[in-house]
Amino acid sequence: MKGDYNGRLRAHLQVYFIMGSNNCLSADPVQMLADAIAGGVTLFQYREKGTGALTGSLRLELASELRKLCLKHAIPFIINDDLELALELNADGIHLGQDDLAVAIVRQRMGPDRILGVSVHNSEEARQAMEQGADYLGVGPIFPTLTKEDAKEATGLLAIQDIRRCGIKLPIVGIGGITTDNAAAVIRAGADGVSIITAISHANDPYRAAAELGRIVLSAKIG
Ligand code: TZP
Ligand code: ICP
Ligand code: MG
Repeated sequence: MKGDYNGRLRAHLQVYFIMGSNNCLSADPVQMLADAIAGGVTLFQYREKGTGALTGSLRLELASELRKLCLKHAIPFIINDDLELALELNADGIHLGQDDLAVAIVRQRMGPDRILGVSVHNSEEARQAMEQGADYLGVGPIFPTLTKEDAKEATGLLAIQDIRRCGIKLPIVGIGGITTDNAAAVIRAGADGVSIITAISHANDPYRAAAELGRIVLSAKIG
């Protein structure tokens, strides 16, 4: 049987906030996450990566503060890439890229109950990730993004549509360049939610940005 959050995974993916210390400009990451949760983000991924990323004990300290905040608000807490950190913090899940640890091995080490997400760029990678035990797919970059230093070329909405046309029914989040202006189109293309770094972490008001994204995702699902 899947863990606590897995049964409601699709709902938790609706407004999927990702950040690490270097995405927060001058704001305090703990306050940033508190504001984003108050605004309505439904899942959080700690992704401490790229220029200026924290390492060692600072990384562990921040990760555990953010983990506590997620527990307090019943928001699933996912770690990007780092299986050891995920196990140490008893994270709810882990997110892997195509060049990271093998999906099947991570599934074996973290057990059946934790959430396992995988980044994919096309339907072939999606099928493989599904066969190897992924619980959800992060598809993108859908639109151009400056956040990921080694991002591949933007796929457009076609990547999501293609994966759905192949009959893959796994939960999907779109990622890359998603804002309040294009989030509805991502949902209509077949995604269950939107994954966001900049449009929340660089917003003047992360609370409002999260709330607005939540409303947009919900109405795109209904409409
Ligand atoms: N993977 C594909 S695009 C991306 C990641 C981690 C970055 C998304 O960030 P933003 O700022 O929401 O475009
Ligand atoms: N998708 C998601 C959800 N997270 C990531 N870190 C990524 C793609 C690259
Ligand atoms: Mg990675």
